[in-house]
Amino acid sequence: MSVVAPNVAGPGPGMTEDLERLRADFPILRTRIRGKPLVYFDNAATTQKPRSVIDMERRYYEEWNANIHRGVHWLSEKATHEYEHARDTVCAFLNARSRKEIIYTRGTTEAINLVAQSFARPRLRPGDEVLITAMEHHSNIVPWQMVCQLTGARLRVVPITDDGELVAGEFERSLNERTRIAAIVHVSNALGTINPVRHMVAAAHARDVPVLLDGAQAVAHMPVDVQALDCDFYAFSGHKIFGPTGTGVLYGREELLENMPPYQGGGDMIRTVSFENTTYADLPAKFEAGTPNIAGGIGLGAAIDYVQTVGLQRMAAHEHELLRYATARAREVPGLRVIGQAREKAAVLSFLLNDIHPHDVGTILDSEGIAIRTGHHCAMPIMTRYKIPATARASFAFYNTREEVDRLFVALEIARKVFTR
Ligand code: 7TS
Repeated sequence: MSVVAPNVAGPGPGMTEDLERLRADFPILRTRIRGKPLVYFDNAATTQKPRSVIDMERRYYEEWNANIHRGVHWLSEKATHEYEHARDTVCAFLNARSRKEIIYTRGTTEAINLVAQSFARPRLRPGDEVLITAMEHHSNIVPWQMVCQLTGARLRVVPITDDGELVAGEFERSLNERTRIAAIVHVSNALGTINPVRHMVAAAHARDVPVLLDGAQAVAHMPVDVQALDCDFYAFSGHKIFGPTGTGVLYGREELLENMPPYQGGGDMIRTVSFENTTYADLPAKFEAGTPNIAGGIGLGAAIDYVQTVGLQRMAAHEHELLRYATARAREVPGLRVIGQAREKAAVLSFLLNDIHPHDVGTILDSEGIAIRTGHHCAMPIMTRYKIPATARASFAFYNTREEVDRLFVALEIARKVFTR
């Protein structure tokens, strides 16, 4: 596959010296908002895209556009080759055993719904339990509630502490003979908490409980190895790892996927169709009905190539330093309360400033060219847990700088003055 080489110096220990060059890979980072240079701190909602990803999508439409898995003509074969090559890239990235274990989806949400409907639903009986945590995104709550409603099973929720960590030992204590699956967020989008998922998978497996990990906020911030984690399912979204929207991946253990019925029916997922009897295609096609986001899938491959060229360890180290710096600065701001102070945290600073509504904080920051997210972050039960309506959230990516963090705190000082008269 022809890859447009990202403008980077390759993996190495530090990031700071390369930062300007890396930032130049992201055209949008040159944007001015209301006359001020953009500070993009909404990376947990979606990340920006490097030129190599944008170019790859453009190339598909300009040079290779055709439907995949069906044409004998050159374009279709080329598009199929690029799309399937991207699957190999994802497979290696997650260290899956086989490309059959990599199912393309529209994102994390669809991946979780697939497991809920196709794996859990046929197995759930009245009184069975689905175990989640109190820090899940709605997309790792609602699909389970839906299958619980259909089957008479119930949702069991592991509580969290004031710091935003799972209450010690509660996950293990909640596992019992009725637990059919545990679905756990790897990194919380609203709190930044990194959960001890390896340990949790081991505890669940000791009771024969399969585990799905929601990796939406993890894959762009730390190396993920599904074999080392030993999880049964792992879900992530392409757009949160510098790839296109409408793309995502479900990793599933092959023997589990083999025994699951298809999630959707249609073209591409069948072997033979007759009105009397239809047989299904092998993995991964069995779970990929219809024409997919072909450009997006190829673009996701380019995004992962990009991430690997920069180096996830380097990215993580840089983001950790930004978070440490921002957290230290936050402590100096009178009336600022950080929501989520877990010992293991990634890239997210959720906070409240005095009694100013987070939306007002967000509006002032926007007038300074700073993009953060305000609201419940699709994690309303977390807001209920802390008895707050919303938070302001700055979420970092490797291309953010210390100077940008400084600008955030200058703008927060403006907000404080405007609203405390
Ligand atoms: N799980 C987690 C932990 C998330 O943070 C998100 C999106 C999802 C699942 C759903 O991902 P999707 O790509 O299928 O939508 N989180 C956020 C956020 O924090 N702000 O906007 C979207």
